[in-house]
Amino acid sequence: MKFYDVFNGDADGLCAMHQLRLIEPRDAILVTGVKRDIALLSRVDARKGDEITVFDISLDANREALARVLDAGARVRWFDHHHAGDIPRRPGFRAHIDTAPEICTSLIVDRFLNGRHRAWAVVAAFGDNLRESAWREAEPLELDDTQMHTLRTLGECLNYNAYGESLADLHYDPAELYETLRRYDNPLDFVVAEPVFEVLRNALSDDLVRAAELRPLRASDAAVAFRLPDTAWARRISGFFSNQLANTFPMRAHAVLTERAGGYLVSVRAPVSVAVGADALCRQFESGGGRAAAAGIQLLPEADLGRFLDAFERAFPARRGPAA
Ligand SMILES: [Mn+2]
Repeated sequence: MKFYDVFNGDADGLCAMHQLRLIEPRDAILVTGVKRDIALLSRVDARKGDEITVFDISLDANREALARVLDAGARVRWFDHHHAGDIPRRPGFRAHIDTAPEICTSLIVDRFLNGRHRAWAVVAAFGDNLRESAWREAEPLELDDTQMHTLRTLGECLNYNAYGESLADLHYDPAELYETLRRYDNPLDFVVAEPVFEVLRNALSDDLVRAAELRPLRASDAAVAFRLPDTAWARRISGFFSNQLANTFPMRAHAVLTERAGGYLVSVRAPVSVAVGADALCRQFESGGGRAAAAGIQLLPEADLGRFLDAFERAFPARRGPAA
């Protein structure tokens, strides 16, 4: 019998698994990858009696693999907040899924554990850019502003580390990162004792300096689009850059288009103030999908760039007309 822990390589996936494993330690085979690598369960070759725990990846995106491992006789527990579709009712399968917009997987695990390792859930909520949830959940911990700032920065750094086309783009393989942080009950001890935090914080700030030099591809008072080059630094910073734009300009929608072979990887954020419309826009394109507040297109062909920018501006129209 084997144990598998299957987790999204971002802050939320890492912290969700870490919270559970602090309470239920087990030496499991780790299955993870870059943040956008979500078809993770297909990598598990399960046998009868195996136990698989999944954190922070969509059930719907792994539906066939789930059926296959259950057919093989494995038992599966699933913690997640992404779109799930129909949740199967089968022996050996337990789902802890909540797709409410203010919830992340680490908060689901936190509820499951009655808040036993809340500080890690707060880190993850900041990582998933759920600032209000992070502050609310942190209340009983009575942390001071400096400690809260550290948890927030750690969440942002762990989340930043997961962005890339492949593991080669990342500073740390998420599985290695977990081996380091699993020794710490408290994230505030982790940041002091391990160089990881400083390394990631410096790398994030270097990448951000480069992104700050970019000029928008298209801009109105309601919608701004940026193009990022096909380089490792751009792939790493795209998520943090998008979150930063969204937080700084809550009335605007943002699109970040990262060049890749054949076209662009597109990430769209609806305005934080009215967080709807991103999914409807992206679904107009073949490989598009996501949530109302945040959606994306896996590959926007170069030839569709103009069509996308026009659709983006129509989806989030300018409040005042062009200057006369
Ligand atoms: Mn998440």
